[in-house]
Amino acid sequence: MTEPATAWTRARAQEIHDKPFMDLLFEAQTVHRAHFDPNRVQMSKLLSIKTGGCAEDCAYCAQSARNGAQMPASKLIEVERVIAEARKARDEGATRYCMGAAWREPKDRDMEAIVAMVEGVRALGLETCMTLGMLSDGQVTQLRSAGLDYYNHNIDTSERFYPEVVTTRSFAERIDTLERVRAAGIKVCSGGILGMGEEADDRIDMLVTLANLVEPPDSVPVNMLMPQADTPLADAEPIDPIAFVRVIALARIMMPRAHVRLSAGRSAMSDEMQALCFLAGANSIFVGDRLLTAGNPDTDRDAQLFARLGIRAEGRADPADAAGAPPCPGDALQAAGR
Ligand code: SAM
Ligand code: DTB
Ligand code: SF4
Repeated sequence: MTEPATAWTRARAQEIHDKPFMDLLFEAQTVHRAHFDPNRVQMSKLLSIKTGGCAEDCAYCAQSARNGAQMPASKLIEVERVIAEARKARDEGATRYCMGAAWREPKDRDMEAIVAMVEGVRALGLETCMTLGMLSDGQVTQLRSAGLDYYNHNIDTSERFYPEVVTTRSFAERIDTLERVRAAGIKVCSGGILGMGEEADDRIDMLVTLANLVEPPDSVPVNMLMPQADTPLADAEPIDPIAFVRVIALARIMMPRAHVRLSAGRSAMSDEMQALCFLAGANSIFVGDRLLTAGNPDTDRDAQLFARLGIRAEGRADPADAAGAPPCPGDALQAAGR
């Protein structure tokens, strides 16, 4: 029998977070090396399968119908289109395909298409992830039976700060969905957004909540707010990059086995800031020039960044070890010494 993990206390997490930066990074890198290859980064690709017109009022989100942003509401896109896009992503090196819908929760009538998307994307040999909002028990079971690998559902911030960001659902509802997804045997992806005007204490509390779930998440996306025009957070003060890296390091130390994903906001980060995030233990990114609706660095810029840092994509055959491995844009750049 495995020993139950000791719960993280706020005091212990704070002590680590506040260490001198070099000590914090050294500890995070040491934990990282004990669990992962430090020179490999996992690549996920996102697709918005239903965009805009969302009933929730998340203050950061351009897809909320309640915010001022005028993003037109689309219908759920066709299954064939999702599978065609997933095939392209796989050929570009992604190993996980994440499909997101601007919903408070799916309608039962949408589940047939959602299940077909999961099955079709899995059949391509990709890991599947869905983010659809809250789920009923029946919907969780349908997703599990379809073979869904991960469900993304972010807690976004601390319980204290949450009502400043979202009022149409509670922090407790978020946790409840996460626990039910986990209980059904689907892997959990949950993290948050930094730079919404929260304090360092809120960032630490968010990680304490995640690390103390019945089981910590398998993936922890850490997003840097991408300010969206006409939303309440359009003019939010950007977060200090060093404060951001501290949170990545703390996430790595508190959840040593999780993939910590450097998520939204990379297009506003320098290569040097991203390198610090990888040093602090981030080991996953979203690839491709679009997230759900917002921009992301293009494939060439990421290939050059990986080449500069000697980072290779996780889950891909390494041409140095295996003949006949599929081509990868990063490999070509590395071979050219760029
Ligand atoms: N509607 C579903 C939900 O909220 O769970 C799924 C889609 S939602 C867009 C997924 C996540 O994207 C949010 O939980 C939030 O953490 C992140 N996100 C949305 N807009 C963002 C922004 N402007 N900057 C950074 N992260 C953002
Ligand atoms: C997550 O934490 N970040 C991704 C994914 N999970 C679904 C979404 C980022 C969205 C950024 C804004 C947009 O593209 O609309
Ligand atoms: Fe809707 Fe998700 Fe955007 Fe919130 S984050 S408004 S739930 S799409």
